[in-house]
Order: sequence, then structure tokens, then C-alpha cells
Amino acid sequence: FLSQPQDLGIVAVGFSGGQGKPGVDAAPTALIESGLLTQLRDELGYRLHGHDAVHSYADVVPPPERDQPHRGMKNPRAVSAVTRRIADQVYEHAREGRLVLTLGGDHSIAIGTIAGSARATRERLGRDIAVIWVDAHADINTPETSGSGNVHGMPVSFLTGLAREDKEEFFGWLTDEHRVSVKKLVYIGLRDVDVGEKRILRENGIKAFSMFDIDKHGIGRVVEMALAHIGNDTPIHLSFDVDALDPMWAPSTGTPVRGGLTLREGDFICESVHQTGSLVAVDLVEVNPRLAADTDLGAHETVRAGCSISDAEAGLEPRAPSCPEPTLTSNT
Ligand code: 5AB
Ligand code: MN
Ligand code: MN
Ligand code: MN
Repeated sequence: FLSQPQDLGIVAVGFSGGQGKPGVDAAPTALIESGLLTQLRDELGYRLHGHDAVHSYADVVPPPERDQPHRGMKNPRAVSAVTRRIADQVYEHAREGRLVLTLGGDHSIAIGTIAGSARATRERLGRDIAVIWVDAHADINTPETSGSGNVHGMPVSFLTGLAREDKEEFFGWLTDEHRVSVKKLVYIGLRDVDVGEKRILRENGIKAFSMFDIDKHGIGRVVEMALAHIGNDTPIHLSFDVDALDPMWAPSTGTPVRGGLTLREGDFICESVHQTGSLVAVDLVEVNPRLAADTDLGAHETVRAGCSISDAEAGLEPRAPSCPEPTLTSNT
């Protein structure tokens, strides 16, 4: 139902208020400087839109002393205002039929990206989106189950309506047109899920493929099952947290967890989702070039991994099948 878009809407988000470690706001610039966008334009042939600015949203972020916690959430007004703006930016791109690539920033920004693509896809195609959430974590804490108060651990609960708020300044701007069903949500890569989150996943029958499932079935089968769960031809929003990858590949991230995906497994997920032809939006989040930067290699490797993931999602993979098959010769 979707032709492969030639137009790519870029939303570069320099925002870190969904968690406590500075540096994740520097990721878009680091990714862009290492050639991510030129690659998408020059090698993959996308027309880029919105790539000329990295947004800081300084005009909507209140000073910290005016942003006291609410229901335990840290920086709630800032995260709400920034994600609201992002929702509009993603919506504008998606409404034009562009594939939207958002470069984070911490994962709280997915409140905006998914709200925007859910709304635009309903309007443009009359369809509900599915969300594939690739992450070590489930990010489905409610403000009440969260132990940290960091909103980057809560985006899925707000997007599914499991967490709600009336006040506009605390995500009250989220309405049904922005929300996604727990039935159209699927996780890949989980390995660090809080007790309260496990209960939420179980009680809502949410589909989740953990690292155990990947070890057991292999990544090919897991992606197949994930796509089968959301159904053929369903528009897909892929939210990729770089900490889904093993810290060996992506050490520069705020909450690394050992025992993760290989870089190839991460690329494979993106390539497979791209191949469905149903991809409407992608987030790449939680790259923090300031962390593990002492190893020098760390930040560089993580940024490179991020570029690889984006290329894969944007369809760099058609190269592989065009490689000639090795010819077997025998001289007997
Ligand atoms: B990330 C934790 N569950 O709520 C929490 O990196 C970690 O976007 C959240 O996946 C990690 O603070 C958020 C302990
Ligand atoms: Mn994570
Ligand atoms: Mn996350
Ligand atoms: Mn993280």
C-alpha cells in the first residue's frame, strides 16, 4: 500500500531531559558529522528535508527551578513541551508521505515521534500504526512504577494510555489520535525489565522477544514472528534504542546492559523491517558520545553503529543480493 518513499524527513533532537546524563543531546551532531545524512542522500538517493537544523527546543524548555517533579517525573514540563513540538514536526513530515528519521536524544522523545506518526498515518492512510521497540529495556514504567523518575523509562506507558494526565503541561496534550494499541506493540532485545514493568507486560498481554528468545530461535525467526504479530501491511514505526546492541558494539549509552544484540543482528532487524515496505518512521536514540569517550574508540564505535543501523533501516541492504554468488569450480 505504500510505495517506497524517496523523501526522508529528518528531525534532529538535541535533548537529554528524559534522563540525567549530559551528552545524549550531542548525538545528532556527532551522527551527522560522521556522514550519516550524506550517506543517505548520496548513496541511497533520498531527498532530505529538515536536515539543516539540530533542534534544542530552548524556547519551550523552562528553567530547571521552574520544573519541579510531578508524580515523581523529573523535568516533566520540559519533556512534555519538547515532545509536543516533536510530535508536530514528525506529523508534518509524515503527512507528506515522507519516511521520518528522528535522531535523538534520549528515548523520552519517542513520546513525540510516535504521537506524530500515529496521528499522521491515521489521517493519511486511515490506518493505526504498529510499533517495534528495539531496546534492552521496556520503557513502559508509569510515573508510579518508575524507580528513577526518568521519563525515558516511561514513553510506552504514555503512548499506550496506560499512563494518563489531564494537565496539558504534563502530557495532557496527548489524545487518542496520538496513541497506539498495546496489541500493535512488539519488543525485541529485552534483558533488563523492572518488576513493575513485567507485571504491566503480562497483564496487557504485550508481545515481547527477549534476548532469551533470540538465543533460542535466532534473529531471523524472531523478526518473522514479530512481523506476523503486527500483521501484514501494517504501517510500522521502528524505535531503536542503541542500548539494544551489546556494549561491545555500542558502549557510549546511558544505561548499557551486557548480553545484547550483535551489530549484525541490529542491522538485520532494520533491514527486515525496511523490506516490508511498510516503514513510516524510525527513531535512533540514546547514543551518548560523551560516555565511554575515554576509550576514544567507544564513542566512535557507537556513532558508527548508529550510522549502520540507520543505513540498514533506510535500505542499504539491496546491495547484498546484487553481489555475485561465489562460483565453485572443480578441476577434477
Ligand atoms: B532507556 C529503568 N527501567 O525506568 C528506568 O534507555 C531504565 O530509554 C530505563 O531504555 C532505561 O529508569 C530507559 C531502570
Ligand atoms: Mn534502553
Ligand atoms: Mn529505551
Ligand atoms: Mn539507555
